[in-house]
Amino acid sequence: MIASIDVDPQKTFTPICPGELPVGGGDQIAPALNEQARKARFRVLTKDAHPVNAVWVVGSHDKMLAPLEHANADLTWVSHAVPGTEGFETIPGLPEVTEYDHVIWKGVEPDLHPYGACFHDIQEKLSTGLIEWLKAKEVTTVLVGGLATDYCVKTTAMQLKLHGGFDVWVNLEACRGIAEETTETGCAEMRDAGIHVIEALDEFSA
Ligand code: VGL
Repeated sequence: MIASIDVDPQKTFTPICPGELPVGGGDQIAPALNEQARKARFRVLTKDAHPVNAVWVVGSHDKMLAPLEHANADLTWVSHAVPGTEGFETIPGLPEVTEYDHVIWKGVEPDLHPYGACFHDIQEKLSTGLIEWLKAKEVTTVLVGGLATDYCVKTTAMQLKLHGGFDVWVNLEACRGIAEETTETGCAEMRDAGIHVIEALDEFSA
C-alpha cells in the first residue's frame, strides 16, 4: 500500500508570509503534491503548529539560525505557523484538511521544535503515531513532498526510512528548500540512507 505525505505545506513557508519563513516557490507545489497523491491509497498532512511563546522564538530574522542550548530545539527561528494565523493555513490548491486520511500537528508545546513528523522530540523517543498509523494501514511505500526540503521534509523522510523501514521516495518536484547548500547536503544524506530522491514523479515506481 502507498501513502502520500504532504509535509508542512503551509503559508508560513511561502512568500505569502514574508515575515515568517518564506521559501521561494513554496506556494507553487500544490499541483505536484496533488499529482503524487493520486498514486497513493492514503494521503497524510503534517503541520507545524507553534505557540507564540516557544523557547526557540527570536524577534527578527537577523537573530535566526543561532545554535540553541536546549534539549528539544537546536536553532532559533522567528515565530511561524501559529494556529489561527494565516501562516498556519495550508497553501492554495490543496484539499480541505478534513479530506486527508490523517493529520499530524507537531511542535505544539513551547519547549519542542521537532522537524520530523514522526517524533515530537529531537531525541526521537516520543512518537507522534505517524509510523504506527501507516503500519496499521499496511503501508509499505511512502511518497514525500512539502516544505522545506532541507529541514522538515528531510527529517520526516529519514525517520520514515530509519525508524519505520518504509520504502521512501522524496519527490523534489513537490518540495522547495530554504537554502541551496543545506538542500544539497540534505539530499545527499537522504540518498546515503537509501531514500529514493527523485526530480519528478515520472521516476517513481513501486
Ligand atoms: C521548517 C525550519 C523551521 C520546515 C520548520 O518545515 O522545514 N524549517 N521550522
